This record gives sequence, structure tokens and C-alpha cells, in this order.
Amino acid sequence: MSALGDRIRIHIGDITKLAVDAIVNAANSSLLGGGGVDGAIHRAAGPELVAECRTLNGRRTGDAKLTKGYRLPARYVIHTVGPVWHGGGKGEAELLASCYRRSLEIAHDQDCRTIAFPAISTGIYRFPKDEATEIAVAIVSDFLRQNKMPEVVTFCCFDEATAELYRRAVAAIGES
Ligand code: AR6
Repeated sequence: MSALGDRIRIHIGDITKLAVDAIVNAANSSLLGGGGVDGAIHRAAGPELVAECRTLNGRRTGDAKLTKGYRLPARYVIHTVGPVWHGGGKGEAELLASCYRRSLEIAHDQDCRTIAFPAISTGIYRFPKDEATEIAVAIVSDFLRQNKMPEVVTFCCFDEATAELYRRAVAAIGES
């Protein structure tokens, strides 16, 4: 199997454009769409996506659920519900870690080779970006060490400043 560093990629851009097996959506507990990356994914996937989401009856924070990708280049969407940041004392870090873990478990069970994550909870839900990045990189690298699939995980960053946080966090696991 290739080295851990070769299995983690950092991309700057719009996650709805990525032709990977699965993209992860930073959804809310209704799973019926919203703003931010969620809105972009629903617009790009078309109305069939919300129709399938209506059959799912929502999800709890920290959990995730798979749907098809419809008009997206990605085959699947894994909808996960990140925590709203309330200052850090309400289990936010563990709930965010659970979003990454559950999404990876679903991708693994679905034999996805490639998966892309947005920076879950760091927009409308206000999770501090540096701490969120460390959690994302730690959970993904642990999972990749223990599993062959997914082969490659892409962190899809919407701006250069976020990408720089990911570069530093990925470099730090290489040193540990
Ligand atoms: N591609 C990649 N990243 C994106 C894109 C995109 N097209 N659009 C935004 N981002 P957010 P949250 C980045 O607010 O904080 C929705 O209403 C963005 O810069 O989308 O988890 C849901 O329905 C930020 O870094 O998600 C929920 O109610 C990151 O994606 C709520 O927002 C996440 O920002 C979830 O809030």
C-alpha cells in the first residue's frame, strides 16, 4: 500500500466539481438542504437528491448517511451532520471526529476508492478552523493506517488559507 502522505490530497476549489467516488456534505440534522456547501451540493445534484434525502428521516449530529450523487460527477454523497460550535464544552470535538469516522466507515463499506471532505462545521456552524483541521487530519490518518479503503482522501478547501492549515496539519503527522 502507498505511504500515508500519498493517500491524502489537498485541493482548493468547489467540492461539487470533484469526480471522486463520494463527496461528503456538511448537512444539518434534517438532511433536506441548506446554505454553504450543502446548498451548492443540492443545486449541482438536482432535485432527485432532496427527494432521496426525504426518505432518510434526518440524522443525529456526528452521524452520516449515504445517497446517490445524481447529476454530480461524484457517484455518492455522504451527508454528515457537524456540531454547531458552542465554545468547545459541549462535546463539539468528539462530535466532529465522529462525522469524519462515520463518513469514512460508510465509504469503506461502499468500496469507495476516493472520497472528498469539505471543512465540516467551519462555516455557518462556526467551529474554529485550526482545531477542526487537526481533528479532520487526525481521524483520516488513523483510518487510512487501519484500512485499505478508501485509497485516497481529498480535503477540499474553499480558500488558500484553509488549504495552508491542512498542509501544516498533514506535514505534522508525517513527523509524528
Ligand atoms: N466546496 C467546498 N467547500 C465549500 C463550498 C464548496 N462549494 N461551499 C462552502 N464551502 P458550511 P457548516 C466551505 O457553512 O459550517 C448549511 O446551511 C466553507 O468555506 O457549508 O458545517 C447546512 O445545511 C466552510 O469552510 O457548513 C447546515 O445548516 C465549509 O465548507 C450548516 O450550513 C463548511 O461550511 C452547516 O454548517
